[in-house]
Amino acid sequence: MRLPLPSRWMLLVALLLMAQAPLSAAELSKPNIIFVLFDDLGYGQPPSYNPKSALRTPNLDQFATQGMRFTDAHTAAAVCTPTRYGLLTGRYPSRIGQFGVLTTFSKPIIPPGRPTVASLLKSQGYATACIGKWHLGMEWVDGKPGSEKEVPMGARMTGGPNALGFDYFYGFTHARNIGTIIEQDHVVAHVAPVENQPLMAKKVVEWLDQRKAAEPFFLYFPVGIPHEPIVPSEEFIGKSGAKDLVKNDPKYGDWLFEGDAFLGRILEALERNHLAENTLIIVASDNGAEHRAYEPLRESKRSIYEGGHRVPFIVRWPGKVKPGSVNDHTVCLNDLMATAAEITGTKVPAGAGEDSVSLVQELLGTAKDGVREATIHQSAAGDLALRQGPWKLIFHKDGRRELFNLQIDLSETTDVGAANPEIVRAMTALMQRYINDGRSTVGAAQKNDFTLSIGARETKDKGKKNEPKSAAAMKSTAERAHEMALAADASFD
Ligand SMILES: [Ca+2]
Repeated sequence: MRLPLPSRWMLLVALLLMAQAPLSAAELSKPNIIFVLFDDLGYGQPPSYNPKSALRTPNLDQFATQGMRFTDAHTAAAVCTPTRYGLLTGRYPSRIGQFGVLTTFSKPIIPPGRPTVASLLKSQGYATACIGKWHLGMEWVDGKPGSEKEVPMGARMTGGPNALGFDYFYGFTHARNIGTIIEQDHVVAHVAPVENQPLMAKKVVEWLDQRKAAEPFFLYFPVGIPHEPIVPSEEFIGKSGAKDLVKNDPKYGDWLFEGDAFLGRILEALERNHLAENTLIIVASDNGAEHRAYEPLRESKRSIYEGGHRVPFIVRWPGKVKPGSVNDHTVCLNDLMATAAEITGTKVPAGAGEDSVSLVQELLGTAKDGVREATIHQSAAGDLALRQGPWKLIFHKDGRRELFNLQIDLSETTDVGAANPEIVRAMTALMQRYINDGRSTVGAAQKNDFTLSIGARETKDKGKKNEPKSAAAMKSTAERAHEMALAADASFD
């Protein structure tokens, strides 16, 4: 049969469209996204980051060979809670005065109306789940049921993951309440500490096994390893062959090895369900290692120095991210929100993601210079720092400032502020602008929920002199007291 010419053209176009359909289908433009957030995994711990490490993370290291390994990635903060706030909201936690960590009965610090990565992806048709350690506060319906260490069966809460865009939540409040297991909005089980992490990993696999290729998903998996309590399962005790060279804790290597094994189970589940090719996996940590400093970085968890907030960050995205690539640009965990928006073809909602920059060009290898103009860090005690190119300017809480050139002094040994007054001036002005604008990205100015200052601020020393009595100063003092209480709390988490 011969078709007239116009019809033949239409047939050709239709055939071409059909041929292209698998490549341009919605599921490819909307990849599944998994974010695995280890708890206190130090930059110097995975062998792919530190060849001298005697710890073992074979799955994470394999991801590095299959994807992109970032060498200059940072958490917004040097402890759990504020980093998680930054990750999910794309906003620096200092804007709400969150420097320390929360407890079992702490109120939610992300109000229900604030967009999160989860609510953004849910609005784009994603199934969303958070399985693991929440640590962003919950509103318990009966006030304070139970104790800091255990909440009774059936107790209900609001303001948690379900209120912030997650369809499904299975997890726990934080490490000191590791035995209280919550599903959606109520307590469903009490387990021994050793049972907690295997249970989370099992739920992750179950949830992945329920996914269908037609519906994209976002899984946020905040792993509780290698944070305390250090409780490796029977099947991992003595199996890692790893050594904790810093503290010589014989269980620590097995504990980390167990957490690393979760990555392998995730990949198996994805492959079993034919989802691996269209899934972007990011593996990172929420802050530096606990009481373990690794050369060349200075200090560890809680610190404003690099050991506090420079973390492993690996992205596996078949067909998009070049296997075995290394990226030396400065990036931040806050960037997940803008990245997720760009990947799914939408925009970060107005008044949200104030400090989130899309990493898509970094992932595709097309970002010649880093996509971030500058990046703010914070310590558990309330110190702030601004990083721009090789320079890092620290605004210590007591008013001291230090400038380091990380390109030649990654260990932050030599303050070069006095020799570079113009750098200090320009970076101080930029920091002040980021504070004044309520954002560090392009867009309409926003309002901070906390009075941020880069001058000398109140310290823990009491009774030296009275605060001024103006209304603004009174408010600020109350906010600072709140901050100090939270910072003090960070000492045991
Ligand atoms: Ca942590």
